Amino acid sequence: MQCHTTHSRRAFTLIELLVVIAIIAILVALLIPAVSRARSASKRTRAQHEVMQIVTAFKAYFDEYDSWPTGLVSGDDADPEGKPGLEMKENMPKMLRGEGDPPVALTENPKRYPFLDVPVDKDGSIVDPWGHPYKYMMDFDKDGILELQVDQFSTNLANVDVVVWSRGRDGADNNRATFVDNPKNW
Ligand SMILES: [Ca+2]
Ligand SMILES: [Ca+2]
Repeated sequence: MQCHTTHSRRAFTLIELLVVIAIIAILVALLIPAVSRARSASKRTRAQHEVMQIVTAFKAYFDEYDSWPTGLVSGDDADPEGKPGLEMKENMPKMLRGEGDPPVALTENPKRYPFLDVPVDKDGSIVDPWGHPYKYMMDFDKDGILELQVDQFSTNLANVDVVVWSRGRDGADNNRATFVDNPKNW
């Protein structure tokens, strides 16, 4: 009799254990997408925040020096209104952070003001949470218009003096479809 009771109690415990395991498995399955969504949302928030910090830095620079910085870019990238935008790399991040050996800082930011406090990666670029440099463009000729041209589409942005964007989760901004998800300041 005693033996029978012990046996059924053991069997019941095993079923309970299986139920608990099943519940945990269901909870984990439900939680993983939620965690992934939260992580993705937090990356977007960070990117949007950094985009605005970079815009603020450019505007503060303009207020201080009464011109837009070039980042001393050269060659094909020399046009600061460069239609598909320029990347936040090489001299521009250093200059905005008030760093860099001469001539970088001395030429464009002689007062060495730290306009920007966003960290740079090991290559000296300022990258978004997905690992791609932020992009920017400014109204260098001061005509109040920025022409954003990305492959087949072109957009004229009026009354905007500086634009900054991240390529977003897909890491792309080469057409209208891949531009939609981009955190940006306009
Ligand atoms: Ca312009
Ligand atoms: Ca994109």
